[in-house]
Amino acid sequence: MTHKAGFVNIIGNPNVGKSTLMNALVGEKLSIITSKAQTTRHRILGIVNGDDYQIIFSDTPGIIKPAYELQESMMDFVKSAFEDADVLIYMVEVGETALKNEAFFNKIIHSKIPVILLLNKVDKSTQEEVEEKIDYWKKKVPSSYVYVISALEKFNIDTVFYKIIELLPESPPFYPKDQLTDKPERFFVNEKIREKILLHYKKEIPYSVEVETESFVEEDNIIKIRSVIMVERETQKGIIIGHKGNSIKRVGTEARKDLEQFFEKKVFLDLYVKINKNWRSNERQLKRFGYKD
Ligand code: GDP
Ligand code: K
Ligand code: MG
Repeated sequence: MTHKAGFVNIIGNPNVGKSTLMNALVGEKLSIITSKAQTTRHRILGIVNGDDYQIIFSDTPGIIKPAYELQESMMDFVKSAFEDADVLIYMVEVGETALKNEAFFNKIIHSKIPVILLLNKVDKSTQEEVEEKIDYWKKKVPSSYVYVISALEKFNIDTVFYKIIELLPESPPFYPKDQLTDKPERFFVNEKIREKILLHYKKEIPYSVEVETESFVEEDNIIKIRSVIMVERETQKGIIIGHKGNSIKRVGTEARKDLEQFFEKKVFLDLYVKINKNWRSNERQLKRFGYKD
């Protein structure tokens, strides 16, 4: 029996549904999803194993023009995802017309890597629009495989999955066959907390926050977790905590519930807030949080 394995990297503009697609393909909620751009900051691997294949998906931050150092690191993740791919998934929304980064797009379509071009959010589009857009993309990128999907409603995901397997090179597996991701458990705790912050706070607050899990202790019946929410300024600390601590309590309760589902175990989650001045522009801090090698 021949074995296939390879890296499948999902790229595209912010908010087109990359993380939703990866979770649908992997069947686990590995990537956090919100309606805000820059929800995904890291490159996150999701591994799917079959008897004769291993697909290593990577979800990436959306393509943007970097304005500060954290965003530059985020774009390095996107570029690295492009360089080591066996198959590229380029995702757009059906309704999207202009590309935010034409040069980057041209680099992709002129590379030798097979490209699957996905038109997502078909559930929000009319039949007419869909047909018109399929035509448009097939003409623009004749060498690509174009599919219309809904990552949210899991429409056409199977078709894409089988196409990926077809395009994978013959290779032994790269990771142990029971491994689901390359990230440690603490990473998913940090991300889940950050997701709740993205959902419940406005303006610049989510973007100035980083979460670090200081301890993760798994006992027989419970996982005891202590995490710190880092902000850049004193005023932001007050906003995160909220009146009588109500805001941070809500974050803690919602994150804990999701984590209990994710780990399939009871979770005790202890949250506190700390000021870490200008961490987003600080090389050492960015390394510490895993944004730089
Ligand atoms: P990313 O920034 O590209 O990773 O996009 P996300 O996966 O975080 O999704 C951004 C927003 O689009 C979220 O609110 C998703 O629920 C929504 N979304 C993703 N896929 C679909 C889809 O197929 N249909 C609809 N209607 N919304 C979607
Ligand atoms: K998003
Ligand atoms: Mg994302």
